[in-house]
Amino acid sequence: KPLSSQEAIRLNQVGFYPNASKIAVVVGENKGGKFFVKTADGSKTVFTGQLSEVKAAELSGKPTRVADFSGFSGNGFYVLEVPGVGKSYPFEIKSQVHGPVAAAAIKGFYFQRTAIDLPEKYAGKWHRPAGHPDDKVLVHPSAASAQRPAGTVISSTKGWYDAGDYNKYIVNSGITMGTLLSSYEDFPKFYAAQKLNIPESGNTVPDLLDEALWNLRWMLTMQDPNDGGVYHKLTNPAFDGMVMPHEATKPRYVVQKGTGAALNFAAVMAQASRVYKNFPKAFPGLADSCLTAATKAWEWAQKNPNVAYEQDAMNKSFDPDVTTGTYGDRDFSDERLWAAAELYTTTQQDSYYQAVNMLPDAKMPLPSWAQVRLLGYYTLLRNKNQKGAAQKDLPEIRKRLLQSADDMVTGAASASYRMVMGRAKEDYVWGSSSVAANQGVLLVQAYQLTGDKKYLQAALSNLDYLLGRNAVGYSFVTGFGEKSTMRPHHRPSIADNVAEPVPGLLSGGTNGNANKQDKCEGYTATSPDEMYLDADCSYAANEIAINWNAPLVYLTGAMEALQQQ
Ligand code: 9MR
Repeated sequence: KPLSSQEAIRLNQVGFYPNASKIAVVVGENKGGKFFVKTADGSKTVFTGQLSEVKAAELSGKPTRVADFSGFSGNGFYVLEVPGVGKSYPFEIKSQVHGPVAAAAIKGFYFQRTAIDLPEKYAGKWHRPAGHPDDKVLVHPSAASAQRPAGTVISSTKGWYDAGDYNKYIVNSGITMGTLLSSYEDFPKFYAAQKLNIPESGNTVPDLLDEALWNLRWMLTMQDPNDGGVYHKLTNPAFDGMVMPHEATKPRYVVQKGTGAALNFAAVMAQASRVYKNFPKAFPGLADSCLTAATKAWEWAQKNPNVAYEQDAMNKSFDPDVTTGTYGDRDFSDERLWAAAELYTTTQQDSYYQAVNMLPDAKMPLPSWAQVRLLGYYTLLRNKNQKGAAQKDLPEIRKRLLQSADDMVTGAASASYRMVMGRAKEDYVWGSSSVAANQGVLLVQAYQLTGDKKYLQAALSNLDYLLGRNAVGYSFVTGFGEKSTMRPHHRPSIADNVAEPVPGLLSGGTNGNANKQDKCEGYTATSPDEMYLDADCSYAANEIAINWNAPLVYLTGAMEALQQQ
């Protein structure tokens, strides 16, 4: 089926900052050198430009041309017109153009809350009854201890649903909370002013931190007070059907403790202690409780340095079998590094820093749920004035981070889509949208260190990617853009009888192996950057998840906070 002109002209469907770069990519073989920016009603041409030469897209080989209208900065609603192709979706140029998507990305976490009604007042047409109170959760035999034998009932309430499923996983809460708390630590003024219309919006605390607290409170309950160990996850034995949360009432378990859970927990609690310490009146005692919890989990992990969560092995020994998400990392060196960096920064004790090798090799692996080294580096660089053991390594960490950022910038300038995302086909993995967002976060860190705007511009190119300038022409953020994800693998969005999906959620997006992984019918792509299907069965390309929304929060918030600079 031939593409409509709107589908053929790929651009950020939300819009552009007046003084930022503005790029559209036109796919197809059409010739013709000029393009026009017109007022949205088509009546007036406000800018005329020249399309670039045709270039084959790196992965698909499809012909692309670039329309660069960065030279135009007038506020308003516009369309791009390409002779021989037609008109684009309408878009807006104004300052704070990403303010609504930045807010919605955090509000997306509110919609993931367990154990509380979402009334219409806050949730609009997506209001729903509370699901999963989790006040009576069973200790799974894999997690049994002398003090808490199998079948012990504990309360482990609150928290967010991880994704399109209804379980709560400590490992994935780690990177999610770390990224959200870092958003606040990097841009406190921006978040102090932001209003999200959540139940706590009236209090004295930034809404972002109120929202994050919902999950922090749950995480605290996942620590066994008897030994400091942390359960890997709170889960049903098997995934629920596509039903509303309150209709999913099967028994829930906490399963085996593990090193990954303990270290993710320690890192988050140490960082949270630092952040919530600024709000002693609102949350008396919270910062101290977090730090105590962090040190206990750290100590457990020191005594148990290599306890992986091996679900298959667990199922051979214990009943009931558990078949939900594994988050089965086996290498804890990066988690240990991150936890040490957070504990060192919060306590100012060199012993934490010295407990790990902070520079195990020269790699700067992009953050993901299984790889959190850079979260530690970001924290060390953010607190670069702290006197202590880190001082000797900071120049090297800074150099490596800037080297990564420079590689990204260089690649973006020559890419057919003029973006950082997709320089290698490996970027298109399960949850690739978070790859784009996390590249953006790294670039913002580089900007914070140097003040060099080329990093901001490169970060923005990846936000443009997420909002429509990509090889499938979708905005991957629900509720934003004329052609955005409509049928995410997200149980409430599918079961609620509301046509529009819950807004502000980031689809995992294009995934080169999605067709083989979820075997959903309808994939037509032949190249990895095009492997996307907006269907609820496509859980490998169209699920949503908290660890993907978090870097979207960071990137959109950073762009809003920094756009005037
Ligand atoms: O994000 C995870 C991705 O990196 C893995 O490849 C995938 C398969 O193991 O699992 C993803 O995580 C899912 C988790 O296991 C359960 N909740 C939904 C998550 C997003 O799909």
